[in-house]
Amino acid sequence: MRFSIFSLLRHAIGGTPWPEQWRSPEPKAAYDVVIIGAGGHGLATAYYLAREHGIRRVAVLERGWLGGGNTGRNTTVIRSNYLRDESAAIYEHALKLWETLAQELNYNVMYSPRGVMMLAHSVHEAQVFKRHVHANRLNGVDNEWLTPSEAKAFCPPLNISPDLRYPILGAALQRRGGVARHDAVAWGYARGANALGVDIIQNCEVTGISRMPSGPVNAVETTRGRIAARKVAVVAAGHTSVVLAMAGVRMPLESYPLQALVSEPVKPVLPCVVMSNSIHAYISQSDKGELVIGAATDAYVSYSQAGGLHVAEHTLEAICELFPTFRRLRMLRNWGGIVDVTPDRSPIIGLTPVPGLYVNCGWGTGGFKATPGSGHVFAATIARGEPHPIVAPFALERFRTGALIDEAAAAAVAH
Ligand code: FAD
Ligand code: PYC
Repeated sequence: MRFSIFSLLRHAIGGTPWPEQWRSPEPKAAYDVVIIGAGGHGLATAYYLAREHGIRRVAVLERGWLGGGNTGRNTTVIRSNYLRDESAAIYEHALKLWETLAQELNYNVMYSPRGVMMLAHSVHEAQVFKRHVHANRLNGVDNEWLTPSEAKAFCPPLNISPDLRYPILGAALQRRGGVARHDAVAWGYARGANALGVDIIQNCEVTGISRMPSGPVNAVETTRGRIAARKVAVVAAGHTSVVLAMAGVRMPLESYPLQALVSEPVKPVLPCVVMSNSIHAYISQSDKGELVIGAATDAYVSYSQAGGLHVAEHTLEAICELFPTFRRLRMLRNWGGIVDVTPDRSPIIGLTPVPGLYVNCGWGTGGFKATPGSGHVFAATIARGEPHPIVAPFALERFRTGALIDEAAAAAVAH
């Protein structure tokens, strides 16, 4: 077929259909961005894409109900007292956003900076925590060292008897740390994103990721049909490897059950969050009055949303030793979530080897606190097509270059 400049113009103005060989083999993109996973991170990403980057043709696809994954199952500890500069930067970015999130979303996320206290039970642990305190301060992150009696003054029910099997030698306290209402975070971001034009599609499981012959993504296959997209962002904690395998990308992740449990509700008794790495337990009190207790991960990989009861039992023994007065409480319910864990226990955020495909995963046992910051910088990364400076160190590429972050010891308990 031969064309003159006039016939080209005629096609462009619209009178005549484009010749077959000029048509794009790809379907017309229905969405600029499709986000897989309506947890806090996926919803926050959608919100900031629309709010800060004007990208509103966004769909968030969720196989269950929004916030029904780890976001609605976690123990809501928020803190930014991480050792490494890279980690301090992203978690502190998140903590600053937490401080004004309720106003930003006009939704009460019940962020309560009541202080997070991490107990040291050995000389070595005390030295490690003091190192954290100094490193945090150098990064502009608040953290302070408390003696056992100062820890007790901050948290009166704490048992600081030297006769404990694991005596308390001191504690690191981040006063700006605290808790928030997990569901409210998902709902607040969902409502905010939806008001800006984002579609949130529940009961819509992604079963495939489709790519153009030249490589880039162009659609996802779902239980509700094919949905075309220019960019696809995977934020499917616990199942990231499964979803990315649909695009031929292999991820350095393992999935583990992590569980938590709550007691019957009681009047306010515990004023802060207390965590102990050594004895695998952490505890806070929800606004409903329940004591919220978290355990360690199970010792083996699994997709079961329930942890082993022996793990919970071990945790309860530890809690009762730290807080003897809680021994008489009854437990109300327990549940589990599936967390995905990287070899260096730091998240993976950014581009993938597939053009147009982005990933945000590997938060393991500690991603709730990162939700606002993660969504904020991930949205910028997707919008610009290049890593936001805060996420650059968390690229998938680090497993090839060996530039690992190694933040394992920052986990709440020895996860
Ligand atoms: P999720 O909320 O899990 O969202 C991912 C979504 O993807 C899910 O809703 C899932 O259904 C969906 N999905 C998966 N596959 C598909 C598919 N094929 N198609 C469509 N949708 C799909 N972190 C803290 O900072 N502090 C804590 O105190 C804390 N405690 C925790 C306690 C427990 C018991 C657990 C389980 C986790 C805890 N965490 C904590 C970790 C934290 O919950 C997670 O890191 C964080 O919530 C991850 O958020 P997300 O939005 O990435 O994932
Ligand atoms: O990372 O702070 C944390 C945490 C608490 C419970 C689970 N993870």
